Amino acid sequence: MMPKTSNKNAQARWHALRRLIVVLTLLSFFPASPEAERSAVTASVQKSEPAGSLVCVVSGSDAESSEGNMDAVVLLTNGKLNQPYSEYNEAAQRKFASEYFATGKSYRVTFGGGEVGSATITSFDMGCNNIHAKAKVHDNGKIPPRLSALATDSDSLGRKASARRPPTQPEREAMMKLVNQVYGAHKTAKPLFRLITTTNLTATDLDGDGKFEMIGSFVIQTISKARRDLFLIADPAGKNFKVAFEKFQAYRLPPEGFDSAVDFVDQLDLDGDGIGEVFVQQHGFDAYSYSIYKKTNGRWTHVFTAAGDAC
Ligand SMILES: [Ca+2]
Ligand SMILES: [Ca+2]
Repeated sequence: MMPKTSNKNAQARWHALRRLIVVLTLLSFFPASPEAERSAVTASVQKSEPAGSLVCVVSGSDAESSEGNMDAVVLLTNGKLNQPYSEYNEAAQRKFASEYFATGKSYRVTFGGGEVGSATITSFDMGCNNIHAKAKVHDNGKIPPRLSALATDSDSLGRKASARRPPTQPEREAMMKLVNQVYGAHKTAKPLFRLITTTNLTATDLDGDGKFEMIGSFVIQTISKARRDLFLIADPAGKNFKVAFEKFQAYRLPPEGFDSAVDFVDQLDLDGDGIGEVFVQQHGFDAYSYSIYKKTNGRWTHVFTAAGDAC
C-alpha cells in the first residue's frame, strides 16, 4: 500500500519506515545475532566435552611387578589447574573414579617431561580419605625402581623427549657445596653440617635448553629430633649451581615421627610455555599432599596443592 502523494520526501520517508518495520519483524523472529548464535553452539559443544585433562602421579611399579598406584593430582580445564574432585566428598570421588579410573582406561606415562610409556587402569579403591587407582604400567624400563612418574589422558602434554637422570659425581659434589652454603645462610651450626643427608637428588632439564637443572631434598636430623629440611631447585652456573628456589623448614619432629619434608616427584609442562612445572610430594601428620611449582618471570612460585591422603 502506498500513500497517494506525489511528494518525493514523503515517499522516501515511507520506504525508510517500511524497511524499519521489516527489520523489526525479522528481529522479533531471530532475537540473537549470528555471533551470539555461534557462541551458543560453541558453549553447548564445550559442555559435552570431558571436564578436562587429568594428570596423576604413578608410583610403586618396578621390574618384577608392572602394577603401579595412581593418585589423581590436577585436572586441567581451559588452562586452569583444578582439583579433580571435592575433598571429603565420597559421592564426588566415586563419580570421578567411575569416569577417570574406569577399568581399561589408558593413560600416557611421562617421566622427566616426556612420554615413556602407558598405564592402564585395573581397579580403584578408597584409601583412608581419598581414592587410589591401580594400573598396569608399561614404562619400557625407563622409570628406575622406587621413583614416581606422571600419567595423563591428555593428547598434547609431554610431547617432547624425556630429560631426567641421576646426577653425575661432579654434579653431586657441586650441589653439596651449594647445599652447605644454603644451610649456612640459615644459621646452621658448623658441627651439624656432617649430618646433612641427601634424601634424593635428580638432574632434569626443566626449560629444554639441553642443560640439566638439579632438584633435591636434604635433611639434618639431630638426636634430639630437631630437623632442618631443605628442598632445592638449582640452575647450572658454569661448573657450579645456583639457587633457583629453596624451601627451608626448621622444626622438632613430633613424637609420632611424622616429618614435613618436600620431595620431588617429577616435572611436566602443563601450560605449554616451554618450562616444566615441578610436582612435589609434601609429607604431613600421617598424611601427604602434592604441590605444583611454576616458574613465572624467572621466579618459582607455588601454584597448586591437592590432597594425597590423610589417615
Ligand atoms: Ca635447562
Ligand atoms: Ca610451564
